[in-house]
Amino acid sequence: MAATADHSTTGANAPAYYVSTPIYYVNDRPHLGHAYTTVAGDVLTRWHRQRGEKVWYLTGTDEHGQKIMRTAEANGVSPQEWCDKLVEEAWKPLWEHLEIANDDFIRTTQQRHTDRVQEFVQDLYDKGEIYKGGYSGPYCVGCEEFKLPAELLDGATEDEKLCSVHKRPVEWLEEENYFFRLSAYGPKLLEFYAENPDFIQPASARNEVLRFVEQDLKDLSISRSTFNWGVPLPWDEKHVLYVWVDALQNYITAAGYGSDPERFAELWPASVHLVGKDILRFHAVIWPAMLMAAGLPLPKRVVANGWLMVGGEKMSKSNLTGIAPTDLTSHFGVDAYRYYFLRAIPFGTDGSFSWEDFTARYTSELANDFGNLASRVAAMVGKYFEGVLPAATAAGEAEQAVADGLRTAAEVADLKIGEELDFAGGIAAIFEFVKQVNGYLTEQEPWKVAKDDSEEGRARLATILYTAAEALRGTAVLLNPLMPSTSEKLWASLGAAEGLGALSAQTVATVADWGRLPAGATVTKGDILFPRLEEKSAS
Ligand code: ME8
Repeated sequence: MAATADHSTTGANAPAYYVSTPIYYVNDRPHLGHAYTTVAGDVLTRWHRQRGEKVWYLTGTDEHGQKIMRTAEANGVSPQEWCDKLVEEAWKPLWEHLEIANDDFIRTTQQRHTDRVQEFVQDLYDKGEIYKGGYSGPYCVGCEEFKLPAELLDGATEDEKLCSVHKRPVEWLEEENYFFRLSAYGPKLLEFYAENPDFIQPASARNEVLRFVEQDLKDLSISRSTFNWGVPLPWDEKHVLYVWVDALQNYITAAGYGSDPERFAELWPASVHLVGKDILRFHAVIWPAMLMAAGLPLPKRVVANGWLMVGGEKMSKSNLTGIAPTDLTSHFGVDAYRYYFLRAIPFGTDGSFSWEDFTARYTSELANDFGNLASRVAAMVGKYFEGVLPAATAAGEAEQAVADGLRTAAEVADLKIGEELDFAGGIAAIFEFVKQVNGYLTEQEPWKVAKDDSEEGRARLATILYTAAEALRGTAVLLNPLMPSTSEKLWASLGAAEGLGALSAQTVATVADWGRLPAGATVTKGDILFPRLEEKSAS
């Protein structure tokens, strides 16, 4: 099992396992793509909590900049009103609905953020890291980013150029503004990447960043004076800070930078910044350079996930291809939703959502392999032992193989989910184990053994059912970070709380200690974990 010592809950100032999502633009409602990153972070942090570590999970919203300002104008409200409405009506409720257990929710319009941001940039200005200059270039409001010629596509006319991400025309911006001396940080960044080979993941993302930084970095324009929806520069209030410079700092302002030194020491540097691959450069180049300039430690890892695609393009709000997560959860349920995207799309690669694929996996993996196993075992303990879990008095090689299978599943899942962020691989290992338990029951045929009334026959039947129930005890713990409600139902059905306490109190380290579920537990059939989809849509 992977080492957990440096995040243990003992010691007041022990470092926490701190994971962040990007803070999302509130120009529109969330879609499957945003939920993908946020669910991944939730599973990762729940996994670490289940290791007994001190954990901090941060998400939030990015509320400044032209994109938000224009959306608010188009809707006839102030930008702040627009943000308040979207945050309260769309973003926060979705995270609650998807059972996201974030520890904090930062909004970049909050005073706790804007005050610290001003202090941070003032400090860089005082250190000579920021200077005044002029800039002109093509700008994509969708990305809130100046574009390089290589990042543009030809538009409808000779003069029109399109952003390659949004496929919409870029605008020509010409301004006098302030610059951050990013160009000075190229060699230091390359040195840092070389010394910290795991800083950027996956390898394809790391290579992309290396290639980018190996070319000459340009200084970064960090202020705007043609609109005012942003954090004013403290030394020149005619300018607001470029939205990305303000946004990146959420990771430290929420963690207590400049306001709570003790908490900041515990939380910073972050363990993992989760980002979509489209915003990798901001996190792996600009953010580290800004932190270097401020003299702060750099995050430990930046992990980029791939895109959910629609018709071969990135699913996006701007392109109106966003599917609302609730369109799927209303049919498949929240836990199946959390399961499907992390199971079906290897983290780091692009993938498409398909209703057919979701349906197929729901039916075969969740309802048949897993749900049926749980209900069959509970039903047999009910039928043959009046719902009281018997002891395993006649265990042999077959039972040992199941116990070994649980140990392997726990070890592989701990490494893959907890360390490598290979969610698909970790979930596959757990479901391999579920298959193994199904195979064990098929081979042992408890329904036939039940016909043998001899003492030996009863002991054999008791052993088989105990083994299956104990396997489910382990499965409930391993699946708890991914499917919390389902795991709770299973925990209740096994009567596990009586002897073992709450599911939330179980740890990854003890999951494979075979025999934890005490004989005598009250096993009940409970709700079907994954009802048939036809019944569900008909109801
Ligand atoms: O970029 N597939 O916010 P944003 C997978 N505010 N993930 C997707 C996705 C898709 N089709 N679409 C979006 C911003 N995402 C900035 C971030 S951070 C300091 C500032 C996810 O609302 C993915 O994680 O455009 C991506 O990085 C994030 O949503 C961007 O959301």
